[in-house]
Amino acid sequence: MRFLVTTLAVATLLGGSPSARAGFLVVESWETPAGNSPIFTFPSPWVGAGPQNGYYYSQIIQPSAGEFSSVNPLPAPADGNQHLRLGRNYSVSRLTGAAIQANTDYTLSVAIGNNNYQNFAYAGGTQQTFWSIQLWADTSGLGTFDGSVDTFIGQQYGTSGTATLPVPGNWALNTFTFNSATTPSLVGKELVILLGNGEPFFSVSNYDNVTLSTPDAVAAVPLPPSVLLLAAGLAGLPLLGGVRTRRGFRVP
Ligand SMILES: [Ca+2]
Ligand SMILES: [Ca+2]
Repeated sequence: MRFLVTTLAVATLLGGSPSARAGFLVVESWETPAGNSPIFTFPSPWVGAGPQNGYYYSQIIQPSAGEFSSVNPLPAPADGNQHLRLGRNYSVSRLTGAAIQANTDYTLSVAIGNNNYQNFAYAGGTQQTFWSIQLWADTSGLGTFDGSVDTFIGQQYGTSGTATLPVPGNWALNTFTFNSATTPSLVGKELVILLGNGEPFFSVSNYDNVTLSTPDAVAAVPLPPSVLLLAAGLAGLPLLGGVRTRRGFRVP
């Protein structure tokens, strides 16, 4: 507890906003807007891109009974009763509002689903192995995601040997972590999340429980101003030194 209060107090003294820079930066379970009919308009600031002309439309959907081992709620690591389904050659992306900080880990975590009715063998994998979860940086200076004009950071994807593929009817968590110390030139740029189905012909992919987080989650719990003032008064300079030491541990 002392460590938590200390971290918050120092962040406040330095003018930072703990909730804006730490913990969960993005959380999306696709539960709103809610509806029994497929939803083709993604919640702001998510933006869809690609053709909506395939057999599988890209949409927010409440799957029917039998599509997964349970559908209301969906089995963990999915949650709720809605998820994102992407058809061939379609992606959704969003800016995160998070400027990349120096020497910081950012972890994109997404539950990937394997629909019971759509998992047959196809194109060297199964129909549902063409998903990709990606981080980009908005380096174009336009304040929007502009594809190749911006900077691709990295991804995890279904045909990678390191992916965790769910068995039919279930979901599996997949992650991609970016350590900004590897690319100092991106410090200050805004992170972008992209979820995509890169297969051009006949596939579908399922996403839920999207989070972008930093390891500073301990500082995301707000405390009353009176507690912060008390902590600041008790803390003093030795605690500032403690924060420097803690940050030092994160530098590879
Ligand atoms: Ca959900
Ligand atoms: Ca951009």
